[in-house]
Amino acid sequence: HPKRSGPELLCQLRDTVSIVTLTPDMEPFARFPWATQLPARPLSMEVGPFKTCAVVSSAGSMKNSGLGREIDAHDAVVRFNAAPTTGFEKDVGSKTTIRLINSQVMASEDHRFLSSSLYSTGILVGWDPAPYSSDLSEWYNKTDYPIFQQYQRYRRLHPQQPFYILHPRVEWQLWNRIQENMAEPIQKNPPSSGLLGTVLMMSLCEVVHVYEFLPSRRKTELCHYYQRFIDAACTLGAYHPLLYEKNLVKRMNQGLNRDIYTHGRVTLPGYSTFNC
Ligand code: NCC
Repeated sequence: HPKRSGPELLCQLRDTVSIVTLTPDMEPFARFPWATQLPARPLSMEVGPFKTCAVVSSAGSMKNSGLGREIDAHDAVVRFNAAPTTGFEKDVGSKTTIRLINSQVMASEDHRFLSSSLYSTGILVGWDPAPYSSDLSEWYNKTDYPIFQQYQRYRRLHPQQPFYILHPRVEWQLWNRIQENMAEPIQKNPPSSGLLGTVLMMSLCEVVHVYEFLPSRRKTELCHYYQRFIDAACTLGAYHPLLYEKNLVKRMNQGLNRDIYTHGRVTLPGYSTFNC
């Protein structure tokens, strides 16, 4: 139903997308000795609730935003993949509560996931683009990147840092919501880390501010605020259904359009704050 209103979309999202992380009791993991490395309890029971949360996209338009102070004033801040704060504090802040990382980052040599201090602050949440509607065993044998191998290595090196893995069901529940609210068929790839992180925070926070997911007047073809790489597909999407994700977020925004234009800021209500 492409014409669903903002409040209807919010209710639908809350009713049908639940944030679940892997725990040691889940099959097939329960059968593996390393399952004890997984957090004993799901993220939702260990983290939050928070009053205010900031989701910081990695878009090039974060550059020269001067949003750092505003972002750090939130109770929790989410960042993505290899996005740094050091050297960019003025624009993106320095607080990192949760870092959501895709399995490509976890596995690629370039990102030095196991050794770089970039990943050592905050709670890590890893995810992997799983086959559509696959169950955990199917996914385990067919991950996009070797997420479990890297997870085990990282946990051995940094046993004190909380590190969760998102249940792949979350990706596809969210993908289904995007598809059924669009008038045309969308590519069957999971949503971007940005939308996953946004929904994760809606489940943990009373108010969620998302920065530069919907581009401000600073909109640029610069892919990331931290790299000199130009590609408009970073903002519009290629693999991820990013344009459709943004359409959905625009419809759910409860802030002013002016805030998007000036600050790249969207305001979304937390799951605990609205009635359906
Ligand atoms: O680029 P990426 O995303 O790490 O960005 C994090 C989230 O910020 C939002 N974004 C980013 C750039 C931009 N110009 N506009 C935006 O709106 C998106 O919501 C994005 O999800 C990912 O989603 O995990 C992604 O990861 C990268 C890449 O794997 C990592 O950056 C590590 O290098 C993907 N790029 C490639 O595979 C080449 C990207 O497609 C998605």
